[in-house]
Amino acid sequence: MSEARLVVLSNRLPIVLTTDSKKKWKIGPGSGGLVTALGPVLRDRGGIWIGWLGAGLKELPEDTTREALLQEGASETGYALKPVDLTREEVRDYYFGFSNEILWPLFHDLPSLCNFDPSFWPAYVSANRRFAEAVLDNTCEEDFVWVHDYQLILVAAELKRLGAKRRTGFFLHIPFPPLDVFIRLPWRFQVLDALLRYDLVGFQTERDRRNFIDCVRSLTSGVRVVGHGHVCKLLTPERELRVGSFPISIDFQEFAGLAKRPGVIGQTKLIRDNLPNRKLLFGVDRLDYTKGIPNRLKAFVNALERYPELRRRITLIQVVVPSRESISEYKALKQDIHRLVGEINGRYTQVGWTPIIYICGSLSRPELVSYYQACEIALITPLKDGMNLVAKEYCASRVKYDGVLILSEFAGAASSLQGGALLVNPYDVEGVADAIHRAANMDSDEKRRRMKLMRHSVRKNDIFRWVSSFLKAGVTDDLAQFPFMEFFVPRRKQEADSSFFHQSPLQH
Ligand code: GDG
Repeated sequence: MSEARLVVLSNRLPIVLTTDSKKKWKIGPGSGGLVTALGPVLRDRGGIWIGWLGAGLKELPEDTTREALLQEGASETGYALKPVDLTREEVRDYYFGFSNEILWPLFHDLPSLCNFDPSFWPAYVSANRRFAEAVLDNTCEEDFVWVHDYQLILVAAELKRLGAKRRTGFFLHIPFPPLDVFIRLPWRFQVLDALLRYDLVGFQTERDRRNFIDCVRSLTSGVRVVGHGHVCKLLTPERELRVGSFPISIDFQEFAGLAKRPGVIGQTKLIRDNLPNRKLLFGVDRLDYTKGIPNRLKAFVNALERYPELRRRITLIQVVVPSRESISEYKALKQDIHRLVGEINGRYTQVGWTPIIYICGSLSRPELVSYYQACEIALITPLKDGMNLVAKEYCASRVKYDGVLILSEFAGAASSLQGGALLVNPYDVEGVADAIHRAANMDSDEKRRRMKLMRHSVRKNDIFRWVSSFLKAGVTDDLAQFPFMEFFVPRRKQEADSSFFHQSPLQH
């Protein structure tokens, strides 16, 4: 019998493709918190990451083979990378179609933006089958397969259809909608049934988990919920699974460390020196209608109108990173934002003061942290968000315990940051404007007290703790059967030390 490994599945492989100084193509690891946290666990025991390569690798020069690049990438990351091939049509209908024109808007409570095109469903099924086949080809029965996000809900069901037995966990990075929204999905029974095929299903918040259990209770029969706490059991007539809430987080030390680097401090000073004598507000979002950018701009204008003393005293720096531009809603949103920024700046700009500095493009991670540090107010107002990592990154980067976080109550992050953040309803333009005014006038003692609470919470509940708590719930009591769990605790300590999951593995 071979040793059980950790196998991670996500829509895309966590890699970036670059060229070096000699124009040679190279694959390197991606930079997200998930990659940082899972990398060491995967490396430790020969783990595997399975995902789609994206469109980029299609344009490789002839002398570079994909296999050679992946091999190189694997030696760079320290774990195996297994690609899933998708046809152009599958990408269009499974990824842009079913995933991003149905599940994404529906799960963010925006059913009016859904395009329930029936041709998307078969593509979603067939793409999920491709991923399941890749699992079958690259893993064995002992492995633990951790599936990520809404693009891959059907993988466990497809594995069963293929006759494969695997221990599986699923984590949903986006919210799970309430029953009256979920019920509009034409494939509601298939999607719910597919989720019930995993051994563990994880959500970002208690609210998401409650919504899911409500849907299961209403749309299936004979289900019992057993247990309390953040992980409970669901007993259906056919099977038993665990359902939990696991709020995702960030690598706190990475952001706190970057904030203290001389280069980042220098860049922070440059931003401040160029925008003197004013409070800086900061927003950074993927271009997405869920992020509430137009509402935020309207709230900013409302603050300038109702509190004229803020004019010349505050500037909003808004970064928007383009995404999913082939979908019409995203194109329209981009135009809407450009128009609003133009109108606001056209109306209020005076010599020496531009109300909004708008950056359409992405920043490097150190640049991002410079902006987090330079801006004393973060304005994060999604209409709905699974978690929102920007809110946590902002807190981790405020190493001087100053700075005010204005946060939407509809972001998953609100539940853990509510003691310190100014919570707002993003649809309430005047309420957000009042929060901007309050933040601009907050005294340093209150800022410090609030930031201390938030930094404490993010430091304690970092991405490493998130990985360990999900995996612990996934492997249940069989720690000894999963040697990769030794990454979190040496085997000899497993029985004696019941508190090890409350520590970051970095401490070991
Ligand atoms: C999904 C869920 C959930 C953004 N701009 C730049 C940049 N970023 C980085 C941020 C942050 C990440 O992108 C965005 O994460 P969010 O959590 O805010 O949002 P989604 O992309 O929608 O992620 C979300 C998340 O999954 C995790 O479960 O929280 O709710 O929707 O890390 O720093 N990074 C750099 N330059 C940029 O310009 N370097």
